[in-house]
Amino acid sequence: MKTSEQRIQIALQKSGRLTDHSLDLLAKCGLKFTKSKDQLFCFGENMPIDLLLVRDDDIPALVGDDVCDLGIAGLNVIEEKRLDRHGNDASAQFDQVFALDFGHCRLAIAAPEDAPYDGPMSLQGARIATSYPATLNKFLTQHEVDASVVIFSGAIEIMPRLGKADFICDLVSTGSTLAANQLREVQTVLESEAVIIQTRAPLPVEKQDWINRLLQRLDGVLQVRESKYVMLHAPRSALEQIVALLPGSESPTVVPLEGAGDKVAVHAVCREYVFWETLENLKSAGASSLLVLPLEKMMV
Ligand code: PRT
Ligand code: ZN
Repeated sequence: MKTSEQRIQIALQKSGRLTDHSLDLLAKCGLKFTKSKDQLFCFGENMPIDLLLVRDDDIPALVGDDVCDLGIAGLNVIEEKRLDRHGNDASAQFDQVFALDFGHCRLAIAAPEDAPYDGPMSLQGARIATSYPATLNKFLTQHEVDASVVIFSGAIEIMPRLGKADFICDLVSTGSTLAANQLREVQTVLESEAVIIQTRAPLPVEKQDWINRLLQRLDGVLQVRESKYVMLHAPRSALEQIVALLPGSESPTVVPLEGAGDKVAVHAVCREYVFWETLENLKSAGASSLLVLPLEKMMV
């Protein structure tokens, strides 16, 4: 086997909304890269993992055709390429490994502000402009709606004003683009976020081991993102109430405090965001010396 075949190739968006988040996530997994002069390739300095920087639309095929072992792209792009043009499930050559909690948006149907909408049947016989025909067709079939899908890849939001479509089906995040074009969101077709996919092609054991290691680190990075380490003192009598108030924590560590009567120290990893209100409630329940610390790495 050639050395290059032993290295893991990950396809990432070259320049766009997902690029910085994807690179940041991999950096948090401990990967260091050197970019090639043409900016299309990043060589992994400290692990056998390289990056191929491409348009996000090319990522599913690169992983599906086994050119890259892994890829990071929006679920919207992955779904669109996985389905055939009629919206039927095609046998994709990749597995979706897990969602990465960034790039959140939704593929949604929008209507002119004054147009009535009363569920998917309102789309019957309508013209819907989209650059996601497969995903839209799947939705229409599921809801037994017969509509005409107008494929368009430019600024779709202008299509109703030009009289070319009755509805549009496009990505929405804040909704400000729709509002600026006198459109209102009426129907979610797909909730999306960035996901990591892996080729289905069997890989040499050593390579798969490195992939598993990387995926475990990614999982660790995602787990600690909102997690905090909470330390506090509490009277033993209030322990049950205090532990119940700690958000998303499992079996906290309880340590007796030297020379402090029935007081104990409680240490816990909270897997959910710790709000000021939570601290106030803990204090009211008898907790003192409250500390909330960020977590950097976690492996379970
Ligand atoms: O060049 P390349 O093909 O790689 O990039 P691209 O232009 O196709 O994609 P890019 O960088 O715009 O988006 C990459 C991915 O980010 C998408 O596939 C989604 O998974 C995700 N994402 C998250 C979004 C948005 N939010 C988003 N708001 N992608 C696009 N938009 C656009 C949307 O198309 C619409 O034009 O933003 C506009 C709406 O935004 P709001 O905030 O006004 O609602
Ligand atoms: Zn694209």
